[in-house]
Amino acid sequence: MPIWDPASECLAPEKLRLIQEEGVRATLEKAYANVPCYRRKFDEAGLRPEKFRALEDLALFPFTTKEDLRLNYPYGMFAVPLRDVVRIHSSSGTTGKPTVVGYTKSDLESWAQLVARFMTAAGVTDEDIVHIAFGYGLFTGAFGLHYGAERIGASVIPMSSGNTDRQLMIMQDYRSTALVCTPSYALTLADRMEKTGLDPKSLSLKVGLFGAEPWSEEMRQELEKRLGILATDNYGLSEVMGPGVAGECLERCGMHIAEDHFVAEIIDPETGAVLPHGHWGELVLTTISKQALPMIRYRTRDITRLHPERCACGRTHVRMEKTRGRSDDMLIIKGVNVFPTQIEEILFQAEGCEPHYQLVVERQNNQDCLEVRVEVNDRIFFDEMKLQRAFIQELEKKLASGVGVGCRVRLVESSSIPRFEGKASRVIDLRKK
Ligand code: DLL
Repeated sequence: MPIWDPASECLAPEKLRLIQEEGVRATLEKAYANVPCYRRKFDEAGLRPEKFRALEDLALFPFTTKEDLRLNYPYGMFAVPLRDVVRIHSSSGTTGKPTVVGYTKSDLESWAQLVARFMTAAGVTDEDIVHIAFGYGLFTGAFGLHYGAERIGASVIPMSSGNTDRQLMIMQDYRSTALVCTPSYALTLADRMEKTGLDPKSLSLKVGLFGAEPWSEEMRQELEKRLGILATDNYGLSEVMGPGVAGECLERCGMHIAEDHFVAEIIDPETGAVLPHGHWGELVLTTISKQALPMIRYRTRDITRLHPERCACGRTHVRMEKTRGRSDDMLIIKGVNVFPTQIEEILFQAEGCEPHYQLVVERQNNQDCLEVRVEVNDRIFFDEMKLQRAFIQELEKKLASGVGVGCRVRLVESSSIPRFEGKASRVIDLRKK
């Protein structure tokens, strides 16, 4: 399978280390000189950029958080004058002010290259017709994939999100071969196809490039089966660049992080201590090539682990495992940490459950209660109460042993749980009200 940029993606570890050290050094200097927030943080910690001599020294430097971006809204974290910024995007947060991110011409060039890398790794070539069903706008997903696919030479359909029937018509008529959207929207498309009797075989789809939200291996299998495609995962976040930070190759054993542009660390989210490779923790990223918005030790809140062993594809960059979700999506139910993806895995394995669910948490009699609402297909929505009760009990047992905390299962009718065009939002936490 071709590699987009073998010279960068297959670097020998010693060379990569040199690039990272040089890149971190330059980034620290630039941030200290041009961004008051970094200067203040370094000064408070009694640190100067010169303190950084080797990669291990990165851990001395303070973290950057979303809060820093919020406090410096909109352009306070930019390290270049606004005249050098040629594009502005924003994070997709729904509460408070969004965080604003900017790109210079050279940042846009690297971004297109990095997206071209992971799209090539997923098997996309200049022969492909790439159907982009992310919403075009401030969100980085659509523009990021758009320019990466064009860079490869693929034919891009800038479909944008929404209007599922029209999406399917265009997909069929224009013979789209690669689908770009969130995994939850891919599921919505699959549902619609089933409902309208559209046979996936009548489409030309080969590969799905899904990202922007956590999704389980079980969801992957479901999408592959129902859409007749190879479903691949890619990861990124606007503050650090957008899509293109990491993506799967066809070995599909984790997403290669573009380490010649980003330095990855895993930390204990409680203590901030750096954890060795292989341990689960929060991903922290430092950009080493970005001009407009350098990020130093940015706390992504995404929980994953890193695998440094060599991948059979030939790329040498470290792989990050599918994320368990964001630490801020993690529910603490009666003291037990629960990620929605853990519940998803169990539901998807249960015969009769549809892959649509919602988690409702509330406090009753001073106790946390988790209700798992799951759609069931017509075959299982038995009229017979006894069978239904047995089905629920069995599912509750599986969830309790798999997740480690008791919950109540409520079966709901097909199509009654909201569908999403962009990122799915599956948790309703009534304790926060
Ligand atoms: O979601 C960038 C992106 C667009 C990535 C399209 C991939 C494809 P934000 O809107 O800033 O940027 O949201 C970033 O989304 O911190 C993760 O929590 C989550 N996320 C993104 N990709 C994945 C993934 C874009 N593959 C936040 N798996 C990140 C799990 C993901 N979570």
